Amino acid sequence: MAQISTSLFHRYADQLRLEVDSALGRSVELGDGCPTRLLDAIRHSLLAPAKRLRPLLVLMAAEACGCDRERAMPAACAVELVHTYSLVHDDLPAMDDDDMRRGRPSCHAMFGEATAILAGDALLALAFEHLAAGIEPTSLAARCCQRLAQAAGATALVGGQMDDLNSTNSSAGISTLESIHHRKTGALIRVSLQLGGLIAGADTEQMSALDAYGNGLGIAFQITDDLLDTGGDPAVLGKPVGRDQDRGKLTYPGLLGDETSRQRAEELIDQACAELVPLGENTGGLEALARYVLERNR
Ligand code: GRG
Repeated sequence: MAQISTSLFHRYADQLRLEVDSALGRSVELGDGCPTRLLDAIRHSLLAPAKRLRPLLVLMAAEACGCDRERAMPAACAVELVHTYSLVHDDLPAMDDDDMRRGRPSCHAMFGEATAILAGDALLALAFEHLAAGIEPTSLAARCCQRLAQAAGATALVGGQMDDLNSTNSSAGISTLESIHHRKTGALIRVSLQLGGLIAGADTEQMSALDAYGNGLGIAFQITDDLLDTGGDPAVLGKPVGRDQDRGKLTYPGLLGDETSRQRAEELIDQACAELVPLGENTGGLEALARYVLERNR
């Protein structure tokens, strides 16, 4: 596998983020019929500064499997639209009740609860419109829509969120925690890689490699998210820290301690990178992205 240096990775990732941000901007040039306040709420949440991890995974997976990344851009936008909807709804008073997100007031704090619910609904619908219209041929678009719907649905993102809400102050252990995050955080990460692979025409072995990489990456990403909530800088994160503990949430540091959690994340990332071997030479971006997940401060 060809490795790339940290500085080359950051230049590559910054370039992809620029392309994604500009495509996302175009995706919300909505026509007549969208009330100004709703459009403002959608743009406020979607176009706020963010890591764009999931779109980067779509584009890097597509490139690793030999496809021009432009072809995968509608899928990159679709996963970010779904992710942003989930953040908007997660921040609502009925869920985590957070007032800050991506360094800005959260959608409901800025526009009110009803508008935030509707902005989330619109983002979710737009994701599927964008994917169905942007991927060719239509049979491939349908497969992509089906995979994304499954990842966003009751047995994955929504189901994981439900179990997470119900796990507050529970005495559940590591297997419950992993099951929650496999769905709540991992499903969107895995489907991002799958969409990139599908659009590139990846074979079964390549798809399995992407899935195995995504499994480890998803859990490691969640562990670092939990660690940032105990030791991160709110100014860099763009949201307050210590909220998991305040709410009695089930977390990795809470169950395993900080040191063991960090070791577990490192092991998962080593394993995830080893899974990339069947993809061949062009996996430097995915490997560096996995290492970045361990070192990230936001
Ligand atoms: C409301 C159906 C529904 C699901 C919500 C997204 C989510 C599920 C909960 C958010 C809570 C949380 C901290 C989850 C951990 C992982 C995660 C999704 C972090 C936020 O994603 P980042 O770090 O954020 O990629 P940016 O802003 O960079 O996109």
